[in-house]
Amino acid sequence: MYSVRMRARRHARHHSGAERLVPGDAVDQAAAAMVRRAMNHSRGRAETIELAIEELDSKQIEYGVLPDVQTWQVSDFHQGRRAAANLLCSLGVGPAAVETAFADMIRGAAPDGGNMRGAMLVDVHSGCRLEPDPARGVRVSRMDLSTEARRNLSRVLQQQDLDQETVREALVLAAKVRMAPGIVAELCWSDDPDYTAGYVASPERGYIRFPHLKPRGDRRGGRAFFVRGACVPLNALLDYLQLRPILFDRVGHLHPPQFWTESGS
Ligand code: PML
Repeated sequence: MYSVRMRARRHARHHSGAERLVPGDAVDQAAAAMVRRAMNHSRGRAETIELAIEELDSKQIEYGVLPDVQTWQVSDFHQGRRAAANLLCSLGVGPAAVETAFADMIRGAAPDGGNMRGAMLVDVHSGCRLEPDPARGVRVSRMDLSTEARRNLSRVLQQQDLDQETVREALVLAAKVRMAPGIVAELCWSDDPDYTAGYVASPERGYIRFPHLKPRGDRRGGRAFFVRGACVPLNALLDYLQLRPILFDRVGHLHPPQFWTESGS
């Protein structure tokens, strides 16, 4: 198996990225698809594209199952944020950590107020940011779906009209994050101004989507990983997220959507 990774930049900022784990005879096709994606993106053409192709020892590859998925319907992003914050608290994320994550993602989590290239790491108790480089953040890498899981996932997501690349890729990333040592939950919403949905993913509750976590037109978005900072050496967590290859060969269940109510669902 090979890891194929793409990172593109435009106007000196992150533009797009992609991750695949593919057999040797599919490397050229995967790489070409990534270049096409960077050149035909809704954010315009990439100015620089970096491709990294690396052979993996098949004994290193771990196999996993995607989380169950459910959409919690909310009326607008205000309600969506309240629902996501309540869910995070119920998962054991402390109020300071919830506050840090929302405040930083709303104002732009990088030091210059822009989006981070990767995720922030937030200590579940203190709310302190733990990532070594607050502009870059932590990029989750070396994960993909097996061919059969990709087919099954599309079939499952089609039932609720969710079979889109954005959803599939977010699910694979969230699936790897929730397997990482010390992770309690993840909060994410997109930086695409036309995509208002986001999610909270966790080992306990799976992947819970909210159709609105930000106002339409807002370019700010990103990811926060909530970590039991005192229990896990940071290097072990970073190694897992960035280097450990994981192939998801099984999909979870897609539950019927439910309406979130202020009294709690
Ligand atoms: C979804 O609709 O479930 C995906 C939401 C977050 C997408 C974040 C991203 O752009 O990667």
